[in-house]
Amino acid sequence: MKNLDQLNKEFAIKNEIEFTTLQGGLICAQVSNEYAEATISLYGAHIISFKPRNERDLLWMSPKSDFEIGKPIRGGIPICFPWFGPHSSDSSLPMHGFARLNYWGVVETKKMSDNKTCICLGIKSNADTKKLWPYEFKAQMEVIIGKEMEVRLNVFNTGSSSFDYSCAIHTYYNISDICNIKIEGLQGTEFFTAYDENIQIQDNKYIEVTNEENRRHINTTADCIIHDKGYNRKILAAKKGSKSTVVWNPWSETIKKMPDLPEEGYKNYLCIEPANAFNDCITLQSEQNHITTAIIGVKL
Ligand code: TA6
Repeated sequence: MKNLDQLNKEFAIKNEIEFTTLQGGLICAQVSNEYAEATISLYGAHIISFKPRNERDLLWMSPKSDFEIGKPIRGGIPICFPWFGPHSSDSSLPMHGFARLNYWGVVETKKMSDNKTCICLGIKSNADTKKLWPYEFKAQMEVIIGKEMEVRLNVFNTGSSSFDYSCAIHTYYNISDICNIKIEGLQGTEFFTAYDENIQIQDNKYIEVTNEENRRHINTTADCIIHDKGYNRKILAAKKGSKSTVVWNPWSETIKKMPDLPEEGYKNYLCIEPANAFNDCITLQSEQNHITTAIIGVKL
């Protein structure tokens, strides 16, 4: 893994991208351009913050998050890969896979023609990953910072045999109060929950969160909008390359079981997660790839 001096020498862009350290000494990229500021931890390829100019941060971070190798960062955008949720057959393996528990390397940084900033991070299979998941892969995460932020998780099968994977771009949105918001976009979609596998249909145009929610919306390519009366804004939660969307808020009881979340924290975040999971897992043949994209921004 390259150190700060090496990273800044090879990838820094004057007045646009600089590599520094977060709490716990984790290395991060600080991005600043005419559109926004963003902070991206190389550990986990974890976007910590995305703050468009003259806007509040669109991402919520837990004030109790860990920032240490071996533990997931709580808040921002965890990358769930190569599996979403618990491992299908071995509960001793990390929840949501190992991508968020590993340092990613810097592949490229560039200023784009429209003055957006692009940073691409990457990991690939090695002896350690193969102990957890016996396949040859390369994963790249391309983050494009403009008025909106585009997050592209590009997974390549670099081996000779096919593999299945699931993933999610597990975004924690910063909201004024869970009782002040409603979610538009999933009307008419099928969903089940973490507590009830029976398929339901989202009849109402809006989803209002009044208790714990752990919804798995399937067979949908729909974009979502979070209407936040308290912050007087609408947040676009769009996606590409995904036919499943998870909507999660732990509410007041479940959150008490999560030591890296303050008990009241559920009031100020909502997760809407573009995924390839459930009946939307991805099978890659040798040399194939798939891109899952999340696009977030303030909707005017
Ligand atoms: O995406 C929702 C979910 O699967 C919930 O069940 C909850 O476990 C959440 O992810 C957070 O998981 P984590 O492992 O980050 O605590």
